[in-house]
Parts: sequence; C-alpha cells; structure tokens
Amino acid sequence: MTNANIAVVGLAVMGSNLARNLASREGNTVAVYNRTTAKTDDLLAAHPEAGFVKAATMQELADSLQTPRTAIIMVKAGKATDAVIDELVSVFEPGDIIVDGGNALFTDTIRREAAVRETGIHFVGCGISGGEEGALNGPSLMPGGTAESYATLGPILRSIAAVAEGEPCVTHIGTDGAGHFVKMVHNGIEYADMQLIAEAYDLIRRGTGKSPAEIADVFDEWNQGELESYLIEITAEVLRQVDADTGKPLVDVILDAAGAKGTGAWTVQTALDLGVPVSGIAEAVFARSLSSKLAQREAASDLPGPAEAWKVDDADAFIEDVRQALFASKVVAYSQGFDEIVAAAEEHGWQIEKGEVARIWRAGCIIRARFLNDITEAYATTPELPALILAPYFRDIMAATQQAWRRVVVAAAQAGIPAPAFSSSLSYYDGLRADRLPAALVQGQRDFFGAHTYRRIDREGTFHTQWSGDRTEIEATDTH
Ligand code: 2AM
Repeated sequence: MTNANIAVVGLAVMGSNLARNLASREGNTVAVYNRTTAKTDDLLAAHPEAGFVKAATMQELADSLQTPRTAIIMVKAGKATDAVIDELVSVFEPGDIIVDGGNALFTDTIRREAAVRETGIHFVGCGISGGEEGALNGPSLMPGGTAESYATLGPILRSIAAVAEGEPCVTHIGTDGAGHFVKMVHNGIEYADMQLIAEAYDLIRRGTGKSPAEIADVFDEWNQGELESYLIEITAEVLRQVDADTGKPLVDVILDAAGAKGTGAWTVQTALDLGVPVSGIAEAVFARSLSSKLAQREAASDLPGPAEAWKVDDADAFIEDVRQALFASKVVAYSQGFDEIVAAAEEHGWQIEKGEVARIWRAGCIIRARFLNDITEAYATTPELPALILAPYFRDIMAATQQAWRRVVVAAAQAGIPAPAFSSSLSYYDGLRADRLPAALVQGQRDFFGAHTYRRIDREGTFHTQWSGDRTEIEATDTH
C-alpha cells in the first residue's frame, strides 16, 4: 500500500484545499489524515477525482507513503502542531520529512526543528501564503529546513506553487525557521500595505467627497500602473460592494474595528528585538489596535479637532498626490521588511536571497504586486544594497514622489485625518537621509543621568562628561 508520495495531515479548509491542489498535479498521489475521521470521509466523498489514499490512523498514513516519507501538517498553529509532530515522529523513520504548513511563529519552528532532528527525521517549517484560494490553485511557498529535505520536497512544492512568468513561486528560503520567518515578514508587509491603502481611501473620500464606488474607479485606474497589485484590485471590489439590506456601500455598514490574528504583531515584536525600525508595519498594527478600542474612541469622540471642514480645491491633483504618497510609503514598508529579513538572517545564520524572496511573492500571495519585479531586479543588480530604498529604481521613485508625499501628510495633519502609516513612513525616510539626527542630544541626556557615555564625531574613543562636578570631559574606559 506504499503508493502515496505526499501526505496531508489536518483537513480543515486550508488542508483540504492543499491536498486537492497536490492531487491535481501530475505525478502526485496524496494520502490524507484527519484526527476526526469523518472529515477525511467527507473529503474523499466530495472529491473522488482526487484519488486520495485514506488513512484512518497515523500508522496507516506512514504505511501508505513511499520513502522518504513526506507529510505536510495543516493544523491550527500551536499545541495541535506539537501533538501532530509527536504522532508523526512515532511512526516515521530517519530520513523522512515532516513539514509544518501552518502559520507557526518562527522561534517555535526553530525549536521543533532542533527536537525533530534528534530523531533523524527532517522538519521543515513552510510558510504558505494565499489563503484558501491560494492553497487550492497555487500558493506562494516559503520552506525552511535542510537543503537535503528540500531535494525531496522541492519538486512536490514546485508542482503546486503559483506561477509567475513561468516560474513557480517557491524557493528554499534557508535553514530551520527561515521559511516561517519570511512568511511572518510577508504578513507584516501585508498589514502595512493594507493600512496605506485604507489611509489613501480615507483621505480621498474626506478630501474630495467622492463616494466609495467612485473611489473604486480610482483604485481600478491605479491598478493599471506601477501600483498594480492584488490588494489594490480587491480594494476596488470591496469599495464597490453595496449592502443588500440597506442599499448603502458595504464599507459604510461594516464596523470600523479591524481584527488581527497576530502575525503583524509578531513581525513588530521580532523587529523590536532585532533593533530594526519597521515603523510602517508597526503603525499598521497599532492602527488596527486603535480601531478596536471602541469604548475609548466613543469617550474621546468630543475631543477638539480642526475648526473648519476640509475639502481640497483640485480633486484630481490631490488624488495623484495620494497615489504618489501611497507608492512612496509602500517602498518604505518593503524596505523596512527586507531590513528585518537581513537582520534576522545575520542573527540566525540564514543565507537568504532577498531577490528570490521578492520573486516568490509575485504570485499566489496577498502582497503580490507588479513592483516585486523591481525588487528582484534591484537585488540582482546590487545584492548587498544597504537598504532596498537605496536601489537606483527606488531612489528615482522617492525623487518623483516625495513632494506629493509631504503635501499629503501636511493635508492630513491640518484636516485632522489620521494617516499614521503615511506620516511615520515619511518621518522614517527623513530620518534615514538626515545628515545629523537629534540622537546626539539623546546621547547627551543619557550620559547626564546615567553616565552611559558617548562617542565623538572628531576622534575615536568613548567619553563621559562629569555633569555633577566641573563638567570636564573624560575618556571613559569601559563602554556601555
Ligand atoms: P479535527 O477535525 O479533528 O478537529 C483545524 O483545526 C484542523 O486541525 C482540523 O483538521 C483539526 O482536526 C486539526 N486539529 C486541531 N487540533 C488537533 C490536535 N490536537 N491533533 C490533531 N489534529 C488537530
């Protein structure tokens, strides 16, 4: 009965869709297992065309697989993942491969990989992006784990991945938790992208008085140009949707409290630990948090705002400014996200090819966009870019957009419209390019109250001023 080359464990929607995707590709025979067997039976009954091999127990699953056995776990990330890994380890043999396709925190993946490796079994944390639709028709796949396991897994993953310009959207990201790490940053960038689009919509609506359907047309038009992306495309569809009950735009009857499943927060928490400013992503996460503080917002709703109502004079010119501000802020969000990838790669010893990451995000995933081609090209031309934003192509975008970006941030501030991602991205940009930062003053303050010392611009060494004494400067011996 050893005729399956791949197994899927966990047959909720994502698992079922991934199993169907696998089964639909030439050369794959898919064994399926779910803790509750009724779900396995339902899947087999609904999709006889898939030719699934049913496993009622983990042992049956192991027996149904060719060696090296390969199983993809698709259960809710957390305790269930550990439980299923333990069960698989008990029926698998050295050389077999266990893949976690859930949204695991990369540090969990690092821990699991180390534990499973002890048994001689490979463990691969694989980021899967694209939601239910992607799982079924072609996701973007971000596998970690050993190069050895990728030799077996790679062809299987390539068979189901989304395809962009003829190339499957999968690459071996790096060892142990690298795949789940990159997936996490992908989600963080997704938060920023969505928030930026939402700010653009809000500014246009309040500045021009256009209806959601009219703004949908604006997004459709933007989707013809350099902003072309899945998120811009679906934004137009959401804005055009009319509520059947009330006849109002759906966006006007949806409660304005944004939810989150936590991957954005992980991206920011991890960035804080790494000391990488992912301010655009952080503002996007915080904007969702603020939106959900309904009682606080209600209590604060009578706080004073600008005295006068705001309308722009030239709607078309303002919309073009907003488009440019969106593009510039988006470049910042991606640049910051790639900074986080670079910092983590250094910390964890991952050899991550940034251009490859951008390449596999071009289809299948939520942040798929035309400009990912430009990111791939930027890293292909200059692999050691100090920051993505410094690639010639992105410098040119900044030169072309920064004035409009400033006008939009000024307008938002004066009109009392929150634009946290637009404005924090602009502050980051100005901070990055500044000749001098007031960090010098912060160092002085730190030295004053904590003798934390400072360095000088004009000579080597570490210095401390004796603030409570005669205020002379001494060269400090130990550095803090
Ligand atoms: P179930 O159908 O038996 O509940 C999403 O919740 C998927 O994860 C489902 O397939 C679910 O199986 C599975 N799952 C959740 N917790 C699990 C556990 N502890 N062991 C095995 N599968 C689990």
